[in-house]
Amino acid sequence: MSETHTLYAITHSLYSGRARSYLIKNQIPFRELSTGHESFKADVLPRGKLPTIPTLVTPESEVIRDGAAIIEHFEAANGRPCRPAGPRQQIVSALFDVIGADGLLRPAMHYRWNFPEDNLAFVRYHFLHSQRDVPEREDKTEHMMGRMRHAAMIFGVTEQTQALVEALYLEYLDALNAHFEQYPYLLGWRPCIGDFGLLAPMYAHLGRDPHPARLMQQRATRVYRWVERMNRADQDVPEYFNAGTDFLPDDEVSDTLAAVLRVLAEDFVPETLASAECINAWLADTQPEAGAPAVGRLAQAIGTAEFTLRGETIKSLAQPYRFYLLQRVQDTYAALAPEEKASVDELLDACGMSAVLTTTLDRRIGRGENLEVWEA
Ligand SMILES: N[C@@H](CCC(=O)N[C@@H](CS)C(=O)NCC(=O)O)C(=O)O
Repeated sequence: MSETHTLYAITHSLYSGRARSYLIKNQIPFRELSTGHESFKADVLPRGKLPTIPTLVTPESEVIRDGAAIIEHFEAANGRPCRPAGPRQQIVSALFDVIGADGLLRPAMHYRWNFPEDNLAFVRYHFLHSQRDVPEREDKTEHMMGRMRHAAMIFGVTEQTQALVEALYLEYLDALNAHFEQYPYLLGWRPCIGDFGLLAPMYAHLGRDPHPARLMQQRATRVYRWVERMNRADQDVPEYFNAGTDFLPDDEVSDTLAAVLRVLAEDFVPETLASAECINAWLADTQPEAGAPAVGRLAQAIGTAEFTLRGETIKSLAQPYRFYLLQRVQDTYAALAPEEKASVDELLDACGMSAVLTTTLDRRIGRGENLEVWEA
């Protein structure tokens, strides 16, 4: 039997970048296929349940849909190589995973879709070539791109909020660049789960589409290098002298990384609070059965979270997935000893992130047959 995994993914897809990087960094052999291959519809989709990428097929023909589930599959099997041992580092790693998977969609969509002169031909190439060369391919490409073109608006970018979205992104980019002056990865000398999550928006959209990639290269070279580094199997740290090999000792979270979290908290926290309120109202209203899918795709929106930031009102799609991942942060915290909790509290307080430990949905989200589902 072949030991090679098949990753259904595509270069310009946000969530694909997270799983791909994990496979590369952990030296797991794989080949990548687009969903345009016959095998996807015929063999994979019935078991993956939703046509989303990334979806993995293992050498044993197991189908795993969802980037977090793909990573969890290998983490569980291999002694959790990407989870640090200390409580502060574990919480920060899991938190960056949420922020990357759901907290930076606004800048990611803005910098992809609102600069068509720079980006459109490049992006169209990828949508077109994810499909076979059949006559209806051009029309389908227009349809897919038409659907995504509204994505920036759906996540809250309007004429009114655009300057704010850009200001927040640049402050974050500068803080992250300053962090990578000290270390090549978030928690030191090797990547943690949070690095992979954060890479999702930072690779396909913000680090690769022409307009934001140039911005990143010119303004935040260290961040650009991290994006490259995350797509290489080796440690890739020639510019760091006296590099170590592990996470930082003594459960340290560097001041430079805390500074990044402080910037990110400014919209991540109010958006999380507003999204929880919105989804909880929907839960009370809808009372989904236990086991019902909790996957809010763009087509099946639950509702809009509304919050105010620096005097602007932002309206953004509320997604259960944020809370599915946030449960991991909260479950990790719940299992800590009192003195460990105190140490995490101190860190998150200082970053303005305390609310991530207490903001919950009224129903938990579990997983069954490749879908996130509402628990009882
Ligand atoms: N929670 C999933 C989300 C995957 C996802 O939404 N992927 C996008 C591409 S980046 C997709 O396949 N969209 C197609 C669709 O929703 O029909 C994950 O993290 O893997």
